[in-house]
Amino acid sequence: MKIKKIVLHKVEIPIVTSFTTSFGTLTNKPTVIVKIETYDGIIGYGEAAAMPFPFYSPDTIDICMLALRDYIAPLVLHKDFPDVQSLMDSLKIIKKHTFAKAGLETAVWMALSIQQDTALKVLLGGTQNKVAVGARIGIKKTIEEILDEIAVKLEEGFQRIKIKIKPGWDITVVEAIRRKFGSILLMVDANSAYTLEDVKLFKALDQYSLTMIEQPLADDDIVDHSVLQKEITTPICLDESILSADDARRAIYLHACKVINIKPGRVGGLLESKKIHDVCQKHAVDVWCGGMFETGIGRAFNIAISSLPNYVYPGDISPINLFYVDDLVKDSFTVDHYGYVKVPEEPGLGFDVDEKKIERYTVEKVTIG
Ligand code: OSB
Ligand code: MG
Repeated sequence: MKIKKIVLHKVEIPIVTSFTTSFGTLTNKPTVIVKIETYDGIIGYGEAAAMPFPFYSPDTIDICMLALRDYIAPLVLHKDFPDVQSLMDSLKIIKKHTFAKAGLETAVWMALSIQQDTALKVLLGGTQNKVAVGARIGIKKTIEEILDEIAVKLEEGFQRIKIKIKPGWDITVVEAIRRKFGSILLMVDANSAYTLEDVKLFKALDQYSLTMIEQPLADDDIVDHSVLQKEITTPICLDESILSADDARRAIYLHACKVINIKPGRVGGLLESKKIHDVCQKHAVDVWCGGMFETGIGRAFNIAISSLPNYVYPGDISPINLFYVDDLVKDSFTVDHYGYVKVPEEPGLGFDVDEKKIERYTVEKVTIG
């Protein structure tokens, strides 16, 4: 694979509703679409779906644009790489910047899939034909509001409910959900809003049989997570803390979690996702696919990687037309009434990229090479 040209699109599609987590409210969600052209004329699209602000991770959309333009593109353009591993090895000198790296890496996977005329699922070692999908629900103004939204999501077939929590919006909400909906698959995501001082609260949450608690403590603190996991029975799932397979290995070694949420963007791409999947599988730690409100382009990679055998919990891969007013692929996927999405069997994304839409929503464009 030899890349001739890289085009970066900072894209802004208006969103349907805002989304509130413990770190703030998202009122617009730009993304970066990376288009590559290889010397043999193949086009690949990837996505760097960071947040617009550094409240989830240090990466932001503008930082991704800069990292891709000034550091990542110059290291890969016009060089021949025999495989994705060697291409990613050439980027090792750049510390972290995982979202930006994933933007390029996913574009390379798409091009490779077309070049080899083989579905992404097959290239990645996927075994499942369909993957389970969960619904994620932000923090609301009232408990009634969240109960109403959950009722709709369950009716639509979503296989589990994930709610966002923060101090003051946690145990009473969980209590109300359990009372109304009984033993549904229910989990909570704190996005690092708590500390070890809150052990009592987490012990109290144990009685609600949550499927897991996602990222209760600081993003850079697997030690405290390991202390907390010893105190509670609810499985801890790490999101923000895990940026690589090495991070996963260390977290497992310290018993800091029982589940890992793998987001291809957060960990630098699909190859690293696969490595995390493999480490977890070896140690009987279950994984599932998280999301960053990717457009249909990024979601296609998330679906492909979710077909690997150790992705056992429903993923945050709900159709993105529930979030954006428009999409960058034509005829994106749907979730069936049982809460499954089909894994594409065709080479490439499995969905047609709508280049006109990319141009229409582009607010900044950079061509390199
Ligand atoms: O913590 O999982 C998270 C979105 C932005 C930042 C962090 C998170 C999320 C989500 C989105 O939960 C899930 C999705 O893409 O549907
Ligand atoms: Mg999370």
